[in-house]
Amino acid sequence: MLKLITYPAAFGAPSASPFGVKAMCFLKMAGAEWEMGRSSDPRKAPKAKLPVLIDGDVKIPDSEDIRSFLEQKYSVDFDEGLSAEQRAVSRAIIRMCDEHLYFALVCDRWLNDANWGVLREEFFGMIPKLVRGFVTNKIRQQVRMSMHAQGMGRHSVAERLARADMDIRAITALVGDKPFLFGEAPTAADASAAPVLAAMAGSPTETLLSKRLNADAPLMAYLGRVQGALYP
Ligand SMILES: N[C@@H](CCC(=O)N[C@@H](CS)C(=O)NCC(=O)O)C(=O)O
Repeated sequence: MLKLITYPAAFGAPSASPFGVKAMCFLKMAGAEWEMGRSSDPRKAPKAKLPVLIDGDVKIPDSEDIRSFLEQKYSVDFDEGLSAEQRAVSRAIIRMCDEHLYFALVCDRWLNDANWGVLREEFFGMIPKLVRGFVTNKIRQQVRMSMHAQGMGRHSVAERLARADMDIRAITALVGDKPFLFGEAPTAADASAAPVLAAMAGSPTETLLSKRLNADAPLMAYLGRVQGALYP
């Protein structure tokens, strides 16, 4: 049976990682039988990141490759019925969520002091208390540096919110009056967008970003529909 290795559930989501949740959605879309393998340590993963899907001796890292693997293995197309133009838009939405919105989420989680206090206990509660502060401050510093290198960490909180807001408005506009991004049925882009947006809305303490999302009734209703259709 397939096994998905990803971070444990956190803050109301089935995994702390939106990429882990995305992979779960893909497994559901494929109709696969699978089991959960929890890990909080990505260091031994093929690309030192989670999620990783395991099929016998084969390890498939990265949600994007997990998607391709599942579509091939189960002969399904997660964008079935989409035109070439819709597929192009889908690709752009996925990139926007994975490579831009996700980093706004990381900054909101890790760089906000109130959030960090909660997150430290939720993610690293298994580290002995005596060394937890030292170890986790080091990890936070690494995240801070990687967000600086990526670029999102160089923006102020207000600038990050403004950037995320533009993406969120693009997603809301694309959903429009439809149940999902491209119509009546969820597709791959919904499986990418909803987990990262839901993680922002489910921030452990209220932030400007989580307030922005939770105040957006149509968007929250959309997230509810994706969760109902695709979450395990
Ligand atoms: N492109 C990867 C991204 C996965 C990813 O960024 N995973 C994060 C958690 S959300 C991770 O494991 N980070 C560990 C690290 O950077 O050390 C995917 O789509 O699966």
